[in-house]
Amino acid sequence: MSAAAANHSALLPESLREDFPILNGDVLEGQPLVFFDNAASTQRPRQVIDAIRRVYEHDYANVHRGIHTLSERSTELYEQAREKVRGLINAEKRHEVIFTQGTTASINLVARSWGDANLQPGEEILTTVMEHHSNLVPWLQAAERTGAVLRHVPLTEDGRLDMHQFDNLLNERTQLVAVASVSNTLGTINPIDEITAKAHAAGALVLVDAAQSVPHMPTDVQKSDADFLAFSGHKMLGPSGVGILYGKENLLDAMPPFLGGGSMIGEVHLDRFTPAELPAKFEAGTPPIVPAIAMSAAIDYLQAIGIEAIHRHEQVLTGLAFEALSQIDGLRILGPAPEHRTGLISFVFERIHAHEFAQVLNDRFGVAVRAGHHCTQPLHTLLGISASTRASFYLYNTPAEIDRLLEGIAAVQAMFAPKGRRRRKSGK
Ligand code: 7TS
Repeated sequence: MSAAAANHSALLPESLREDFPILNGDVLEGQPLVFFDNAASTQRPRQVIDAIRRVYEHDYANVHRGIHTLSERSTELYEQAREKVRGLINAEKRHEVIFTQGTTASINLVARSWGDANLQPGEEILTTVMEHHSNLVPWLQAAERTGAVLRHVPLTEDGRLDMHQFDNLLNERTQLVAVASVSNTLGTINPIDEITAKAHAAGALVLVDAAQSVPHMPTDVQKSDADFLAFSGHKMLGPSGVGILYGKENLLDAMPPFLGGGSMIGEVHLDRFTPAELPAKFEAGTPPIVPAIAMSAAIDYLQAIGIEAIHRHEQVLTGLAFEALSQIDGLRILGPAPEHRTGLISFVFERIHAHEFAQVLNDRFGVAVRAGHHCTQPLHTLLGISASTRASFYLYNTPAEIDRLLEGIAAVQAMFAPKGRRRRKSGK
């Protein structure tokens, strides 16, 4: 048995696709939908859609306010969702889990609250050249406000973090290392445990942008010793509008509130207020009640399958796609070998713009991929390109869908090949 065939035993059953109405619906007339844009946002199973309907039909009211039955019910479900998230990432305490709008909101919360209270002129924030704009722009803004300086860890030739340079850049001025656990463009899995150990030894905190890892591989904040961790519900089968900021209790306790308003207060007088205890201190206003409860249903769904099993499934798909794509002349894969990445592959084609590419894949083959800079413009600039095409996988994708992508790529190649060379490999 070949290695690829042996690996197939790690694939999840295709029957789980039946849980996802949109995959079996009529999005595209006459052809099945191949959804390979999961790094941007995933689809939802019926279990999550049902959970949303159930809350609105039976349990909905504002939380932490009324003493009436519905408010008690929705509050209980909302707090159960917090406990579910705590378990997912193995946080020590439930109140270390803050509900936000998403990864972007979570990182901005830390940059505003912790950043403004702690960063001094000349102190350093160490981030990397592969970050999503969500883990760059808030730090650029914090640097503008505080006079702190941003430094960036460069890449190795194959698109991994250059840990030798990380060691060189980390110094006694570094206050925070802000790093993605998985790059949304390269797919690279970064060595978070090593980064936290080294950062802590140098006296710096670590914020992990885990938007692309929590949905795809097991997360344990106590083991990794991350100080802050941010991720989004909509990238893990949950609704949009909800995300998580995990923070260590002592850090969150010491941070000033970010947004002010209802729920985040202890006492309010006309001339002063006191903040509430955690987690309410960071949840001003009406929180994302239904999205949080539905996110809990998404976590149930993922845990019933097993996050490790999902990771293995994606490893098989990525291996298959990587092997096939590497054999296509004129196609350049961004990022490292499959063993260093999760389930996504970005690539560029000489002569064909990513947008044209994605358009044909969608219109003629029903394959939804993302084209553009994927909110990693500095990384694209560094790689000498303005855009790339990205196929990103999740638990419901299949090897047959990868074949469909390859079929589409071959057709696009033939379509855009110079006259007289159609249907032949493009050559160098
Ligand atoms: N960080 C990473 C690594 C991401 O991939 C994303 C979203 C974010 C932060 C922001 O998450 P949000 O939920 O607050 O929007 N990434 C993508 C993407 O790759 N394509 O569309 C969104």
